[in-house]
Amino acid sequence: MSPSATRMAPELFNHRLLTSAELATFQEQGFLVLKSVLTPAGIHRLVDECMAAWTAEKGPYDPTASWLENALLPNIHHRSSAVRDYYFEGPLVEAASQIIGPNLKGVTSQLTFKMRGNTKPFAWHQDNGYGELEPYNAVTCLTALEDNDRETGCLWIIPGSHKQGQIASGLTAADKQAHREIVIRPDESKAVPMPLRAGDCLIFSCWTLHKSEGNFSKDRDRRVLFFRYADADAVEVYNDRKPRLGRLVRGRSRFAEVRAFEQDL
Ligand SMILES: O=C(O)CCC(=O)C(=O)O
Repeated sequence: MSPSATRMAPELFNHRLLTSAELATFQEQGFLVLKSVLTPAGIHRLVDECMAAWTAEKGPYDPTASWLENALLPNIHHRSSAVRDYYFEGPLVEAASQIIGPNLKGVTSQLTFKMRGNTKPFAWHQDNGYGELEPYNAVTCLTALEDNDRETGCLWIIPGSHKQGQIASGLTAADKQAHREIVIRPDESKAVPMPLRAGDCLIFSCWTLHKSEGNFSKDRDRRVLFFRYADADAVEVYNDRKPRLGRLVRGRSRFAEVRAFEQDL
C-alpha cells in the first residue's frame, strides 16, 4: 500500500456538545451562533459539492426569475455526500438533539443562496410560519459556506422573539401555494444582524423572527446551507397533521411512515 493510501482523510466537522450556558442562551434568546462547526477542509468539500449541484441547475442571479428559482436548491443531501454526512451525522445532529430531545429527524436540507445582484429583501417571518410543525421545538441551522455580512444580506434576528409563540401568518392555502410572503411588522429597533464566518452555524427556534436584506455586494455571494431538524413525531399542522417525513437521525418515531422513510435514502 502506498503511503498516500494510508493517509487519513481530513476531518470535515468539529464535533462538540453544547454547554449548559449555550442551552440556557438558546432558551432565553431563541438562537445561538456556533463557531467553526466546519473545519477548513469541511468548508472546501461542502463548497465544491454544493457548487457542482448548484451550477448544474442554476447560475448567477436572474432578475426575471422567481425567488425560488434564484435562491433555493432543495434536498441538497441527495446530491452531495459531504452534505449527507453533515446533515445525518455531523455536529448539528447532537446540538439539535440537545435542544429537541432524544428522538429527532432531519426535515429540510437545501441551499439558500443570495447571489450578488439579488437585492431583494426577505421579510420578517418565523420558519414555523411557512411550514408549521408541531411540537413547536423544531430548529433551523444555517451554515455559512463563506463569510457573510450586512452588505451581502446576512440574516437579522430579533432576540427573544420566539417567546411570542406561533404568530398567525394570515396566509390562505392559496397564498401559500402562490408563495406569497408573510407580512409581520415587529419592533425593528430590537433587530440584530447575524454576520457569520465561513463554517459558522446560526441555530434558531421555529418561532424566532428573522429576515434578510438584499445582497448589495458587487463581487460577493451569500451562500448558506439550510437544515431543519424536528422531533421524530413532528406533524405538519398545515397538512391535516400528517407526519412530516424526514430521516430519523436519533431515537425512534411512532409513525411507520417515518420509520420506513429512514430506509429510503
Ligand atoms: O435567504 C434568506 O435570506 C432568508 C431565508 C430564510 O429566512 C428562510 O428560508 O427561512
